[in-house]
Amino acid sequence: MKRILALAATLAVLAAIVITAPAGATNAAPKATAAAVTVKLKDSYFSPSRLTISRGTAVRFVWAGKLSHNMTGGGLPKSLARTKVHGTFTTGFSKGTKTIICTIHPGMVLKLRVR
Ligand SMILES: [Cu+2]
Repeated sequence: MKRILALAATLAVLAAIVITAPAGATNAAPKATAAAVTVKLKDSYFSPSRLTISRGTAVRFVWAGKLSHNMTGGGLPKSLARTKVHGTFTTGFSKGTKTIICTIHPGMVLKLRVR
């Protein structure tokens, strides 16, 4: 019984590690330390479409529409150029003005200013 409990505890720890591992672990952007700001990918626009954040603030992107969207630009990892319908991605950004677009939908643009 003890072995089963120990195994269950080990699995729980492993599951927690897998779940909390950042999707953008290879992203070179600085680690975000402040609370996350949410940007939704809707059909077919970013909400909000303009955003100013302080360096160190995380941006949590949420695919919230029914259509497929992708993101490119702003130093985001190339993996986000793949289109998808569901999911989230949280990252920090370096200082500067970024233009993030969805390549599928013309005009689906996020202007992000990091001060
Ligand atoms: Cu799109």
